[in-house]
Formats: sequence, structure tokens, C-alpha cells
Amino acid sequence: MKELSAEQRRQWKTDGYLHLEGVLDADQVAFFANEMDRIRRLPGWEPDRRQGKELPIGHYAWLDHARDLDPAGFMDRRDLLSYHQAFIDLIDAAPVFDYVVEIMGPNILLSMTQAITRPADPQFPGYTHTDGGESLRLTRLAESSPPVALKAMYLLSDVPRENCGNLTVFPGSHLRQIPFNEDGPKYPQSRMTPYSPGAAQLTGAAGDVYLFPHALWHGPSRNESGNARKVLLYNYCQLWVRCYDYDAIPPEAQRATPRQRRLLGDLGYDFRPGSYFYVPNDQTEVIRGANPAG
Ligand SMILES: O=C(O)CCC(=O)C(=O)O
Repeated sequence: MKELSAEQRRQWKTDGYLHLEGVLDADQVAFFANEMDRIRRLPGWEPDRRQGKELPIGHYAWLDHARDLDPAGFMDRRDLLSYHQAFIDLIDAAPVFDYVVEIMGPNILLSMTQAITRPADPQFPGYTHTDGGESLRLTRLAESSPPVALKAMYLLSDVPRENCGNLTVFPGSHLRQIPFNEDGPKYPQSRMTPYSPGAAQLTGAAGDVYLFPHALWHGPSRNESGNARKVLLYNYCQLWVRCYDYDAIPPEAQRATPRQRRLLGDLGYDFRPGSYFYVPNDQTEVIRGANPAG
């Protein structure tokens, strides 16, 4: 498996994120960008308008298609695996997955997949938050600890300068909490915006990947570029945390390799109390194995 350089390990620990350049080639970028345009016309999980009224904030609804059918319009699609084998293959693709295992250790699951298109929209002010909701927002780990959960963000659009819908981070905020509105709405939004002191808008090229833990304050900047910004997100969590895209092993596990199946929650035996709490005997071998395709 590929390993991080000493400089990357230092940056991960201090700043709380990594920028990996050129992970996907131009053909892969074009393929996944086209897939995003295709799947917005298909049924799937999208943000629910009843949030805060009938449903708790942050919950998704099963819709016939994305609300905006324009490929350059907003889309936030969850649970991508059923749309194409390529979304399954990306679960443990090198080198990103190698780095995920180096950072988190082998006792992990794939917790979530997501495709977001952020349109060029002068009204959208951007926002910041941590991932993992109200609970993980309050959890700060020791510097020496692997993260509870992390995210790989695959850029499918160039983000050449600020205010192109950039992923904006507060470097170091995975270790040092930044002020946020505890009395405000339950959704973990901060009084800090992508324009507050300490925020860094990341630039990058289509095919690059950002890795960051859920604990890092982050969010999208404004998008004044005139172009939609597309990303794929693959989240990984420690085994005991469980997946948050589905409540049972998803059917796509049948089309997956042994390692991918394990990452989808198939431990190789029927569930019983103790499962996920303690890891299967062959966990390290399956995750780090030389021939994970088995
Ligand atoms: O669209 C973005 O840049 C950020 C998405 C986001 O906030 C997230 O991945 O949690």
C-alpha cells in the first residue's frame, strides 16, 4: 500500500487536511462528472424540504430525481453505490484508500457516499460546519489519536482561485475548537463563515482529492466562477461507529470484492451482539491484504 510522506503526515497532524494532486485522470474525471449529470435524473436520496418541520435537520428524502434537472444546478445525492460499478470500485481505490488506512487503521467502514454539485450562485453565502452532527462536533480527540471518521473529497471541477465554491477549511480546528453558535439551529453551522479570520479556501484541479477528518471545521465558499463545482465524497469511520447511508448491509455488497464487502459492513458472519464492537479475526488481513480482490 502507498504511504504518506513525512511532510504529509506532519500536515495532516497540524493542519488537519491533505491535498492529493492528480488522483483521478482526465478520463475518470469526465466519467464521474457525466455520471453526476446522469444520476440527477434518477431516483435517489436528496435533501428534504421538510427539514426542521416534520423531519430533523439534515435528513434526506427519496425523490424521483434531483430538484434541479439542469446539470449545472444544485444536487446533493447520497448513497451512490447502486448507480454504477465504478462507484463501488472507488471505495478502496489506491492511493486514497491506502492513506485512509494509514491514518485511521484497519478497523474501518465506508460510512457514506455523496455527490454534490454547487452551482454558480451569487445568492449562496457559503457556510462552515463539522461533520458527524451535534455529537461529534463536541468531540475533540488527542493529537496522537486516529480520527473517528474522515472524508475523501474528489474534485471533479477545477477550482483555480477563491470563490469558486472552494472547500474552505479552518486549519488546526480538528484539535482546537472554533467558536460556534451553541444556541442556534441544531444543524451544526458556525457563526464563523468561509470569510472569517483563519479560514483558508483551498484551490485545486479536477482529479485532486482532499482528505480531512469530520472534526475539521469546513464548508463551501461562495461560487462566483460562473461554473458549477462538482465533487464526490467518500466517508470512512471506525468500525464501531457504523454506516449512515443505510441501516443494513447494502445489496451492492454482492457486486463487491471481499475487502469492499467488509467496508460495507459484511463481517463474514451473521450479526450478533459484539459484532462491530469487536473486530473480526481477519480484519487486518482483509483490509491490508496483498490481494484484497480475493
Ligand atoms: O460542498 C462542499 O464544498 C462541502 C461539502 C461539505 O460541507 C461536506 O462535505 O461536509
